[in-house]
Amino acid sequence: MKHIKQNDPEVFDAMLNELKRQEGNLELIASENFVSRAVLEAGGSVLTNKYAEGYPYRWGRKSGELNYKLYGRYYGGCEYVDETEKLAIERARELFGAEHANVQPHSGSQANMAAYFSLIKPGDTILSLELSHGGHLTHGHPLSFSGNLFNIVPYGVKPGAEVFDYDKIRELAIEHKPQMILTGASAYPRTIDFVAFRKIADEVGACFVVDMAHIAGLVAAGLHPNPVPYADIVTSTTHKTLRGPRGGLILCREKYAKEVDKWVFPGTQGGPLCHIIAAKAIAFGEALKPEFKTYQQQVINNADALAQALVDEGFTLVSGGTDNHLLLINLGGEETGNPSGKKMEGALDKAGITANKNTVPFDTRKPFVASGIRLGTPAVTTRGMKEAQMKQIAGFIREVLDNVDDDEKLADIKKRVSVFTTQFPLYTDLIADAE
Ligand code: DSN
Repeated sequence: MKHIKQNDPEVFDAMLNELKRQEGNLELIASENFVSRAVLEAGGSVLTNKYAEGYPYRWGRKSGELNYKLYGRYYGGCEYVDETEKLAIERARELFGAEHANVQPHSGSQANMAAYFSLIKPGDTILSLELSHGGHLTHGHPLSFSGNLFNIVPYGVKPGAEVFDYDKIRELAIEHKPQMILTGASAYPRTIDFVAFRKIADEVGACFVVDMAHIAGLVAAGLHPNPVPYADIVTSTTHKTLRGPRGGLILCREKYAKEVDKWVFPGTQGGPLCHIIAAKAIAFGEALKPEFKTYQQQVINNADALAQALVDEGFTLVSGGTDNHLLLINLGGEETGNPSGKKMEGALDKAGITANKNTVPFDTRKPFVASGIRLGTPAVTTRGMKEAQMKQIAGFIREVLDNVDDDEKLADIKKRVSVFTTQFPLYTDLIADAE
């Protein structure tokens, strides 16, 4: 970071502090991860300078198939970014067994917007998972484009078991006849049955979209069922379990490919982020290697170990545990005397443990306060932590709960967390270089 240090000390200071925070804290945000140095390099490369509106192929007029031999860009000089985009597309297709991949969405939200517009029109009905039961803003929240443009019918989890109620989802589909059924979640700790959703969609004549952002890495490793064979369109981000750069991805059947491409560019975006597309290509290449499966298996083993250890420490978990990379602590309502999710998040922060408050199903608190804490293991697993460390982390979290108002005690936990994380170095050479 020597150029930043020389040119802009204020930005440099903030960036160095963030680097140290990532190194010294325990990162338990379920949607975060630490990318490889190769992905990091591509993200900070000269490819950021290039405009490349269009695609590295054109749609054949007669065949209706994409053709890499035909030039599909609106600018000259794209021959090298064509190569990185082709690599990203072909690797994404191989990784997920998809007929078509669009690697240009800047984010998961933009991937979702392009996917919906490819299949339905404003005013149409979407049956989707409610935010407070684990869904996502872009699945129909009134403050998102999705809730503004479409008629949303929400489904949730069963009281008690806190898992999807497929019979109820079917009843809602029959009653409301949605044009689109959407699944995928940002806070659902259980395996999703894509076959059941496809059957319901077929029964009511709806199209079926899956947002697999959270579980994409598990899917790539074959450790969660793959939605690609069942959904018309699958969207994802690339930076969560998939451990790539911050960005979006769309996979679809050939018959929707042209429409999806049109809705990404020019429908919802301009020039693609060529540096990020190169970083996606590298991350997909990493995910195709056997060691990626070993990593994802450890992510799941760690989540299970953390869940077990938290239950042993007296915590209640939504649905009792986890099948994937995340879990949700339910701290209970005000009557329990436990802190809210917001208060617990703040106390964890003071102890050097980064997590986020989250609503739990049937929460009585508002989303900004919430009664839950969401935890995930992708980032700590990337650092090399295993089951034994998950037990220690559960112990730290229990100590934080017991000392939620005691800043001195929280500062003491932070010191111990910092010593704990030094056993799993992450970017120590980057810190040394920067200082
Ligand atoms: N912000 C993401 C998450 O934390 O799950 C969803 O977009």
